[in-house]
Amino acid sequence: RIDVTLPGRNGTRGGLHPITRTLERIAAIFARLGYQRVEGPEIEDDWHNFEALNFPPHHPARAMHDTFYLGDGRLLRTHTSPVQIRAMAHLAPPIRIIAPGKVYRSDSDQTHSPMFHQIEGLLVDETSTFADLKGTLAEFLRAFFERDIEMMFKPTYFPFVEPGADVIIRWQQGSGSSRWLEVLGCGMVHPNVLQNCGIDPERYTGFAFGMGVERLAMLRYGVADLRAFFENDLRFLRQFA
Ligand code: TYR
Repeated sequence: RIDVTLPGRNGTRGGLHPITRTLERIAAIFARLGYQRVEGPEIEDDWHNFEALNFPPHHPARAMHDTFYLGDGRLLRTHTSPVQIRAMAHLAPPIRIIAPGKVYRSDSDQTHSPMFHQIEGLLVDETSTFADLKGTLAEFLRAFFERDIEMMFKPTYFPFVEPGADVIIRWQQGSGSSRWLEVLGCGMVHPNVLQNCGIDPERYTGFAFGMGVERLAMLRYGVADLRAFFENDLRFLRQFA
């Protein structure tokens, strides 16, 4: 006999991975700021990953990327910046996009994984300035960490922006001391990059930024070893459910 009044057996419930949760959280903040979400391929070509981004052939900046080459001119994208090129080639200004996704570099230790996630942002219009970039990133950091964040721009070089900067934030250590940490790269889109995408650099300006999702997840959740995100130990993952 079947007792139809017995309660059913509950299935076990899954939960979203902490990297997925962090990525969605970042995307939601930029959605509120009016950014459209787009995606690009993980298998790229030299033009989109490097050349159109103003990395000339044999430029030393290429060596910093530890690229996985696939042969016949194809490679695994080393950053989400090639999606900037694809967006600019397909959309007319004003453009305001974010592009989340997986990226690949031949690098592995406590803070590097051969596959990790980035979120790229790009805005192109007739009036944008470095001050708009700063306002946007300050608002993002405040929303992401849910408190006021002390930030600074540290000048740095990326071929596809001029000027270029790393954003560093003051991070409180457990001991009460603090240190400055790099959390993302950004800058004003280089005129050569606009030109490569058929956008007139005399008429339009833009800013771009790129951030590592694992990096931000480690800070937000206090995770010291990046590899914990990829070991699939349920005791670790369940803490985020
Ligand atoms: N693509 C850079 C990297 O992977 C990050 C970046 C993105 C820097 C956009 C500047 C920028 O405008 O390190």
